[in-house]
Amino acid sequence: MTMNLTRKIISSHLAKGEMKPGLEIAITIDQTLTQDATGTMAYLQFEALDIPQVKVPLAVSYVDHNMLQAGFENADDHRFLQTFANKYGIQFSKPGNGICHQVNLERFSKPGNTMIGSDSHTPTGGGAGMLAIGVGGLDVAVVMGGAPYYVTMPKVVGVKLTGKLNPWVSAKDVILEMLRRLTVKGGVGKVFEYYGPGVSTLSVPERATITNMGAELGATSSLFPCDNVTKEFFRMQGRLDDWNEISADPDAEYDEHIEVNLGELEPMMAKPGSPDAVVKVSEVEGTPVQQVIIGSCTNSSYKDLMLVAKAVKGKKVNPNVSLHITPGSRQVLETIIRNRALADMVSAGARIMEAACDGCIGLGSSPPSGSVSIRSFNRNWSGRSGTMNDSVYLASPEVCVAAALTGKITDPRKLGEYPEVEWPESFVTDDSMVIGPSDNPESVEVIRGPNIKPLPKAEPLSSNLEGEVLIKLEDDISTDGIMPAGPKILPLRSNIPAISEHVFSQIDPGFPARAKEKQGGFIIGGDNYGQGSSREHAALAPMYLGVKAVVTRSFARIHKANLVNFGILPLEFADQAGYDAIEQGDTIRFNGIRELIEGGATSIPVQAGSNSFVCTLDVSDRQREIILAGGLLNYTKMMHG
Ligand code: MIC
Ligand code: SF4
Repeated sequence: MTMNLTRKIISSHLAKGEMKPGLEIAITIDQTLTQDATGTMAYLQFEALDIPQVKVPLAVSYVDHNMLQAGFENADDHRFLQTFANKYGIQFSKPGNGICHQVNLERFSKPGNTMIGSDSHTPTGGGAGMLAIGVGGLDVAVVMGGAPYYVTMPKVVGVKLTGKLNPWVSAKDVILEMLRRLTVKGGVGKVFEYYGPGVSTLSVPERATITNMGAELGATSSLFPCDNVTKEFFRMQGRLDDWNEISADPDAEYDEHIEVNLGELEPMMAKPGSPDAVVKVSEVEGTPVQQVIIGSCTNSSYKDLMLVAKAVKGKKVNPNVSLHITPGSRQVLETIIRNRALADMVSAGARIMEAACDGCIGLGSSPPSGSVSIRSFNRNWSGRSGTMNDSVYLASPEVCVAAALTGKITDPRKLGEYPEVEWPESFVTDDSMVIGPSDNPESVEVIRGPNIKPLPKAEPLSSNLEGEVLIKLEDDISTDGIMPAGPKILPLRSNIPAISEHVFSQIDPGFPARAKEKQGGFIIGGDNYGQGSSREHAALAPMYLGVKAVVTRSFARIHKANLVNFGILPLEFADQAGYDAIEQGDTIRFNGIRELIEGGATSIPVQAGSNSFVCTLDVSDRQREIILAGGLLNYTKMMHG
C-alpha cells in the first residue's frame, strides 16, 4: 500500500498496536517539549517516578508563559525548572529565548521525528515534517521516563493545496478557511497532512502557522512534507545535518480528502468568541479598532514581523490604536534589530513586548473594556485576554497591520503594493540561552520555592460513586473556561490547592466552595467539552475538589486523556435525552462501577433520582486500568514497581 507521511512516521515508531484508525497504538518518542506553565507539574510527576535521568533522546524545557514576575512565584518556578533540567538531563531554554514552539521549530525540529509536548500547539513542529502532538504534562513525564506514548490511531486527512496565495493573503487565511469549513470540532481523531503543488509556495514558518492552528480544529496533529523549501530553512538555521527529505509516497492514500486552492482565498478573520467564527474581512470592514497585537506561537516569525515592519515603515500607527509586537523568539528579535526593521516599527509607534506568550495567555496586554482587539493569535474565547467584555478577532499579520494603520477593520489589499520580504542569508543562530544538562547530576540541587506544593494523591476507583451534579454546562466549554489563566491564576500552576479555588471562576465562581461543601460530585458538559489548551490543571484541580466523573455529549482529545490520567471517569451521554434530563443539584449514582470497568463494560448505567439512563465509556483497555488505579501516576508506579 502506498503510504502517506503520517503513516510512514507512525510505522517507523510503532511500539504497540495496529495502525487502524480508532484503535489505540503506542509510538516511541524522539523529543519532548514542556513550557513553564505546564512544566513544573510535569517535572514533579517525573520526579515521583523516581528515575535518575530522562530516557528520551531530546527533552527541552522552555520558559515562555509565566513571564510576569509580579511576585516570587513565577521566578521560583523558572529556577526550579532550570535546576531540574540541569539534574535530570534536560535542555533548558531560558526566559527571553522565545516561545517554545517557535524556538523548537528553529533550533530543534527534525523531519520524520516524533515529539510530544505539554502544550496544545506542539503540532507547530509539523511545519518541518515532524509528527508533533500536544498532550498533558503527565503524559510527557511518563514518556520522559522511558515509556512509549499511547494515542488513538488517527484518520489521516489529505489536504491538497493547489495554486498560490495572492498578495495580502497569507498562511493564516489557509487555516482560517479550514476552520470555517470544518469548525473547532472538525479535526477530532484526525491528522491533517498537507500535500500537492501549493506546498512548495509556502515557507516553513508559514507551514507552521497552519499546523499550529490545526490545534483549533481539535486535530491530533497536522504536518507538511519535508522538501527543498524545508532544506533551505534548515540551511539558514545552520542545521543542514538535521534535514532529510521525507514525504508521502506518490499517490498516497488518505482516509479523507480536502482541497484548498490557495489562489482563491481572501483575507479572513475569526469573529469574537471562537476561532471558527470565520468571515471574510470585507464582511466586517469599518469596525473601529482600539488594539492590535502581532505575535504568539502562530504568527511571530521573521517573515510575519518583516511584513509588518515594511507595511508601517515611514507611517504612524493610528492615534486610537495601541499596536503591540511580540516576537516569537530571540532569533527573530535579534534579526530584526540587526536589520533595523525594529526601528521602523518603533518609529511608527509600536510597543515592543518580550519574546514570549504575553497577551495570548492574558498575561499582560489586556485590551480596554468594551474594545475591539485584532490579534494574529490562535484563540479568542471570551475572557482569555483578561478583559471580559472585549471583542477579540483573530487574523493574519497583514489584516492586523491594516487595522493598526487605519484604526478600523480594513481589507489589507487596500494598503497598496504588497511588501516583498526577502529572507536573510542566514538567521542569527546563537543557542547560548539554551543551557545543557550537568555532567555531574548528583551534585545538582533542585531548588523549590514555597509556592511549589507536593502533588495531590489520587485514590483507586471505588465500587460505587454517588454525589451531586455540581454544574451543567453548554457545548464547546474550553479548558480556559474550566481553569482560567491570566496574571492572578497562572502563578498558582505549581500549587494545586490554591489554583483549585479558581475552577470555573469565569462561569460560576461558587463552584469550588460548592464542590468542597458537597465533598465532590460530578460535572455535566455538552459537546466538545475541554477544547483548547492541554493544561492538565483543568482535570487535576477538579480532581482535587473531589470530581469523580465528567459526563458530556463529547470530549476534546487532550482533555479526555487528561481526565483519565487523573482517574476521573470521562463518560458520554448515549443520547441527547440523557443530557436534557439531568440538572445541577441532581444526585446521581453509579452502582458497581469498578466491577463494570474491570469487566470491560462500555455501557455504564447511571441512576439519577428515580430515573436511570445509560452512558458510554469509550476508552482503551489500558485507560481502564489507569482509571481503576486512580490515574496514570499510580498506574505507572504499579507497573514498574
Ligand atoms: C494556551 O495557549 O492555552 C496555553 C497556555 O499555551 C496552553 C497550555 C497551558 O495552559 O499552560 C496550551 O495551549 O496547551
Ligand atoms: Fe503561548 Fe499563546 Fe502559543 Fe499558547 S497559544 S503557547 S499561550 S503563544
